Amino acid sequence: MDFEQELQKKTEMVEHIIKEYMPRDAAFQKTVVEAMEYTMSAGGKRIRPVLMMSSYELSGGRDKLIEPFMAAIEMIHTYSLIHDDLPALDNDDYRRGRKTAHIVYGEAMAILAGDSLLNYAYETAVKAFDLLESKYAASAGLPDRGSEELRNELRERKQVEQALAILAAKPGIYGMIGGQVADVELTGSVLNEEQLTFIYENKTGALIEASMLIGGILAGAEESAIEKLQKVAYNIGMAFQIQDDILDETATFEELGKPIHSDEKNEKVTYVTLHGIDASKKEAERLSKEAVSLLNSFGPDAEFLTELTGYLIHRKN
Ligand code: GRG
Repeated sequence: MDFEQELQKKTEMVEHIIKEYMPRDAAFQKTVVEAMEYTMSAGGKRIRPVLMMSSYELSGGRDKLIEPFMAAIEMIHTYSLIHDDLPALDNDDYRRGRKTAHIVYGEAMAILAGDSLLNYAYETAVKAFDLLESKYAASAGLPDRGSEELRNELRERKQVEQALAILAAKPGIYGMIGGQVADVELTGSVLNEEQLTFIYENKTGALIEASMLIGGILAGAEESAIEKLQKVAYNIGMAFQIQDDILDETATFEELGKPIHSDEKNEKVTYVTLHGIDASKKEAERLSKEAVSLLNSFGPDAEFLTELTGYLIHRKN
């Protein structure tokens, strides 16, 4: 299977998993459930769950335990997009090729849909404990239950707890929201390199790091491998955001499914406005090479992630 086919297969798996975990029941909260579904089902590249699944597989994970976390990270990402598009923030009318949630459902319902996706992400991720319960149910009550199996269950529980802690911290004030706060407050002023790096590391990098870290942790990767995954994710996150800045200048509305030149409209200083397109392409390339050289140390199993890294900085949407 070539890279494009494998990416398509993985993206389809993500779509299937998201469908499985989205809420179904609704009474008087029906509208908000519809608004959640509206933006979640609009597509999107599903990069974060794909990165999570790939770093899980690279670290030897072969279980369904990763699935609720894959759905959860996409819910958190989608909540951030819904809120980012609100009139109080970027005030955008299109996202993922559709009218934004606040245009279709009104501002109040879009705020609530974002909140609900954030909350539902954690309701979803904790379902990993149910999966563990079923996995060990058959032997749980047996008097002669082996001590090795008991140790495995405890180890896996600990891994889920660690993954939940990452899922809680990275979207928060020391992660994505922290970056967004700096972005909002510094909009309109001339940013220095330190401020721009802080915004990119957090606003964009934090969820990408969360994705790859959770993959490694749930697969039981060793500390040194987890540290390496974090560095890979850091470089991918920075390169991904610089490519996002480049596309805002060079792509079309049809390619992006959202307005172009939105950074200019919102008076945002970006890597591109500071350094120009050519230097931005070079920096994205440098960061991606850094990620690839770290990935090479994982051996041939890292081939998909290596190709994905290249694909992300040459993407057209
Ligand atoms: C809490 C009020 C409140 C707002 C949160 C944190 C935040 C708002 C917004 C950050 C969202 C944002 C625009 C981050 C930049 C990262 C980025 C490039 C997002 C686009 O991600 P893609 O390209 O999008 O993966 P798709 O649609 O493909 O999923």
